[in-house]
Amino acid sequence: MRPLLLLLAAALTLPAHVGSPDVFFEGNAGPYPLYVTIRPPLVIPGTAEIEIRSSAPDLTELRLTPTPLTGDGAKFAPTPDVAQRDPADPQFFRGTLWMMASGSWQVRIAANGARGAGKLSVPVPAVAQATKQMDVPLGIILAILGLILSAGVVSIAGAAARESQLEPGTLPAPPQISRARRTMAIASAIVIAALYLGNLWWTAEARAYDRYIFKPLTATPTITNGLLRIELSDPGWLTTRKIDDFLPDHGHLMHLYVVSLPNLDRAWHLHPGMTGPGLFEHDLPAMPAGRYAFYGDLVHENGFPETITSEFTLATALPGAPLTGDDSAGPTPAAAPGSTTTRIVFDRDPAGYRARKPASFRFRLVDEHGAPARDMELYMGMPAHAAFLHRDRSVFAHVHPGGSVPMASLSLTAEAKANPHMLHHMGAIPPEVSFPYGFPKPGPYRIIVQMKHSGSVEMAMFDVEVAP
Ligand SMILES: [Cu+2]
Repeated sequence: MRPLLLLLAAALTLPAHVGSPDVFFEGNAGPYPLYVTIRPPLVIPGTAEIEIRSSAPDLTELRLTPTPLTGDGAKFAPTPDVAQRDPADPQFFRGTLWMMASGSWQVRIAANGARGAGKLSVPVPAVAQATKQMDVPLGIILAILGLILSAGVVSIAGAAARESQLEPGTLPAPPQISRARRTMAIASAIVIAALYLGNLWWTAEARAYDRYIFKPLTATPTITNGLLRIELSDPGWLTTRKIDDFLPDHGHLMHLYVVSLPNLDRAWHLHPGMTGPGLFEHDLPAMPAGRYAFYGDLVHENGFPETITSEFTLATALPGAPLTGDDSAGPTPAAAPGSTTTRIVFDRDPAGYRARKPASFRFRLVDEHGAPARDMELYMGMPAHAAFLHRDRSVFAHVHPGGSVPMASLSLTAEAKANPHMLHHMGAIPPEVSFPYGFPKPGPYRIIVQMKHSGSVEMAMFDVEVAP
């Protein structure tokens, strides 16, 4: 009977980042800068909740349309929904959209206002996230009601056999009583058979739905002579997934964050290369003995992002290969708080941070005099990179100043295809950045921030306690 108590809800496994399903994005729809939050549905089909804040007061209307990110579906958009403008806060808009199938989707936003029209598309991976046990008290109430109903069916059948043909006031005789017993036995058998078959049917349905629940690719690490090999395998999800169809994201197929356990006090940002289908390899840099967790970001050909994660242990310290290319490690001594050289400063929101509340995380690089750094460079095409990690490691999100959407997914939107420049940072690189992000749940988090100047990458770590 246990499968009868299965209901769909709650988030357990998620693509694109780990434990952080919501999409946060900052971009321009024509002349209107928007901060977009998309909360994908937990079950498919289901509705995504969309919240958009405009920093332009002259934006009057937003229309929202969901379409697949790639393929023919991307060309034929359904009729758009108009987002509701908050009467008390005219720069805040809300909408809901149906996501009818799992996969790589986008929300197309058409803006209208005093300065004309503009468009923006935000990629969003939509997957069935979990099934969950029914709430116990509700299960008990339904089980009791079910038993009363079953007993009622049997007793009605018995009463019909025993008394339905008697005159009012007459007592049933032994033949009617024994006929009633036979009828009740048959009715019980039918009720039990119906419950049994119903349970089989429900179990089969639950199992069929289970196949749609997102299961990330599994990663098996092995280390030989300092060479890290990560082998991917598909635990079985929808049939369409490949393990060798990855798109480069700021020049790399995989962005791998390695963090030391249990304190997350050292981190490495590495870029393993694909040496075979589903096989990634990288010569590890110098690392002390200990336990490590890693998170590797990948983007499939259709723009669907996912993050693989696992752990490995080094029995002895690795002499390691020197860091090359875009690889980096930290925290860099220079970026430590109180340092008298160049460092990253976190301008915390004095009001603190709350779970599920979109926020802007501001960081700046300052020189030894505390003045804004004047030698900024792009690090892998971005003014900065950040990783948000829950201390219990149930949440990992790799975010850029544009948001939590990987650039490789963004590059598939119609706007990016029409104007590839929107993917590249133009003009002077600011020593000050802001990341749009919202923590999925309360608790202690560590934020790993990286910024580059004069050829060196600074990495700093900051702790945040997130309120419910
Ligand atoms: Cu990055």
